[in-house]
Amino acid sequence: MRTATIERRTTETQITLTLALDGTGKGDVATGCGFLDHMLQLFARHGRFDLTLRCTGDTWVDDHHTVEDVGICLGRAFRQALGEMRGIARYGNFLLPMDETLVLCAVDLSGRMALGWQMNFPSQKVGAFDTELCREFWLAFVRECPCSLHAVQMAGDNTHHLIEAAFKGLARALSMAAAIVPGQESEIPSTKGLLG
Ligand SMILES: [Mn+2]
Repeated sequence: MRTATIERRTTETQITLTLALDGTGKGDVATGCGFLDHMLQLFARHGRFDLTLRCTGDTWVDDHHTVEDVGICLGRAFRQALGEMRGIARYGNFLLPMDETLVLCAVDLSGRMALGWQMNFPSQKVGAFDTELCREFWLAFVRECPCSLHAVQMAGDNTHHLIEAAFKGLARALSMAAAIVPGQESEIPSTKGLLG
């Protein structure tokens, strides 16, 4: 079973996260940040990951520490659950439409970190949520689970749609990249013989 449980405690956040890569899309998420909960519920659903997450964070400051630290824990869980990456597809991509919005998402589980975040949100806030934190989330993710991860805004003018499309598209792309390819279960998909 490709699963991982992460516990992380700092003076800013206390987080427990369990991830199953080969799940059914069950999200049980409570971070204290409603917008992040919404994004992670649909991330689990569209990636068909099982994700259980509890976070108590210093949201009286703002949501920055909570969002960044949940990104750290999710990336760490992905990296652990992937193990030696034997048999995985390695690459994944998805072009996700949501009403007027279109976001191109692509992932290479290469073992090297790069974030291509070409998203321009018209609003700085969605409800109480600071939209600049989305980039912080995915930056934290790729630092902990070294991969090339790109989100490119092709169209769209509603900020809630744009963020939601990125999370859904990245869930689909990550799911595709992490999937085991039938008949290639023992292979590491690199001419180097190693991902990392
Ligand atoms: Mn929504």
